Amino acid sequence: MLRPRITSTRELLALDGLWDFAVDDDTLLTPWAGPLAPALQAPVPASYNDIFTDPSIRDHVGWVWYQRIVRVPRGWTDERVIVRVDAATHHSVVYVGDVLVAEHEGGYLPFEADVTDRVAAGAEFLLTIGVDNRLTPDTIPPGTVTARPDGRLVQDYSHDFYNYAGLHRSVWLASRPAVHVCDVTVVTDIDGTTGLVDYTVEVSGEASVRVRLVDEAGAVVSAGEGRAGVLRVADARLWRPGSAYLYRLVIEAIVGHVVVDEYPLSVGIRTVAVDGARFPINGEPFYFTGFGKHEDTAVRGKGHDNAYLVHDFQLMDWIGANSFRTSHYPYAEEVLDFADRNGIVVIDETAAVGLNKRIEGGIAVAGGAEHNTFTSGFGPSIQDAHKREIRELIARDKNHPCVVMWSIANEPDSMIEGADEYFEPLFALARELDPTRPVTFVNLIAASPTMCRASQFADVLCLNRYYGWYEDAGDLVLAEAGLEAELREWEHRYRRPIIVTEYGADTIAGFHSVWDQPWTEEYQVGMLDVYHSVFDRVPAVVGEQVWNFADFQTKSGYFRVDGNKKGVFTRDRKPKAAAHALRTRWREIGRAKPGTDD
Ligand code: BDP
Repeated sequence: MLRPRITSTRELLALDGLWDFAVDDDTLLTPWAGPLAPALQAPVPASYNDIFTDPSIRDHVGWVWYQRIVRVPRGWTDERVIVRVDAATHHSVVYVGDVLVAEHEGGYLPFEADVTDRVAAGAEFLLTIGVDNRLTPDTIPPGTVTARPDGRLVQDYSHDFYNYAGLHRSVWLASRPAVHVCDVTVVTDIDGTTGLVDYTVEVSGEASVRVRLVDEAGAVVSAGEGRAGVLRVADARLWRPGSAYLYRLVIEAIVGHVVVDEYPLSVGIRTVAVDGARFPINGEPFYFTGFGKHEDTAVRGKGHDNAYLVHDFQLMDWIGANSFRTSHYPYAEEVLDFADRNGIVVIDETAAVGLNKRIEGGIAVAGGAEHNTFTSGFGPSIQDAHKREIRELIARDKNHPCVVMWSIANEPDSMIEGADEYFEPLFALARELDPTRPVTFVNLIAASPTMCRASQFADVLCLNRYYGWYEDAGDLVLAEAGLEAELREWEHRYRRPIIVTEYGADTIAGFHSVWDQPWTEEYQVGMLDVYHSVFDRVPAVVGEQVWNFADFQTKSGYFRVDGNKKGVFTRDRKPKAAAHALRTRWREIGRAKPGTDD
């Protein structure tokens, strides 16, 4: 689905700001039938949970309602009018007046409704968006809702981040022409010094298509006609990690001699591949440094915030990180656009996290391994929901040069019976939708090289490891030996690239010790050091992504003290000692490794 943009044929109105807001307590029978009363106001974009002081709002399980009046611009008389929701977590319904115009499952991907027949240029309409935060055995991510003896509903889930909900990203009113560009797919390649841009355009209705590729100085470097073709760019400037170059593909839909629609797309010319145990970008071995991240800040929760976007990228640049994983769900499109522009490499992950009854936040759950097939722990339609996630993620992000690999799940129970039957079609689907990028999933420590049933399908082994933390806490000697033995076994059995996609230690900023004392800043530094010395000895390791970029909020419980503290930065982005240590290492790697074989 194309992101709405302002062009010579399209206009766009952000509907961000304060919306009327109500928690559905079963007394709101048809909230879309008229103004919400009594109205609280909630900011969009933001999670609603941490905005209000009332715990019954923070912990609410079920529907909430957002509402506002929208005026359609006067000039849109002949245009199609679209309501676009960038993310509503997790299940959403959209009403124009009292008419349902859209419904969507999945909290981190966009959806839209053509409301042309329900609204009029120059006139107002009442827009109501319902958002349901419930996770069930059939949703991605999964969860269960239970009732306490006093009737309160409680949401349970196994993933280790707070179930923030609401309108997390922008809501838009967009205009577009009746005959318009509906989709475009770009695949790039390199032939000597020539860049190849293979494009396929979908247009609604009868129209011819013209495209031109424009460089950063505004010069047209290649042009073509027709709905598909290959543009050749002589002496192409490549999109490289750390040194992005973006062309602009301008697509025009033409009826007669009139350009009825124009849509621009950023294009980075680059290749990715898996070659034995290497991960070349543009044919040069690439070594990932960086983080698993979260969309998480104080007060906003998972609400997208451009100030944090730019600041986080500044910190990644400062520390020498060249990559991150969108753990554990697709991030806002603004984030991927910014990564494109800044040459940051992204492993793009679906929201399939917590497909595992065995652990919760890295900690083994008593009796969790007792369900004996993969699917018995979840609902009958979870695989369909998972497929839909993969489809929508690839449809949204397929054209981003920063995205070098799809991760279809984080730490599922990949050793249990049925995991192979469950995952094989999902890998096949991702490859069918995008034959150009490697596909992976992220493996949990319990699913060892001999036990894992899903790694056989992955192009790259992405491993989350917590030796020295959940295993052998406080003993870095054992941690080093355990990690090295395991990585060597993966290397030996699979001969594929390995990225350690999580490793890290909870650390309270300001806790110190001269001994190997978990939770101190010194222990976090020491543990990362031990991992790094192992990575440097195992040739198949092509990347290290520390868990986590910053401290983040989780559900409360006795093993989390105001959230997960494995951040290298605090939740308000102050560096812990580990940030300085990583900065020394990664800047050194940045100098030694790009484009080299050592
Ligand atoms: C891993 C999960 C991650 C957790 C992390 C931890 O992938 O979401 O936050 O462990 O326990 O199991 O810190």
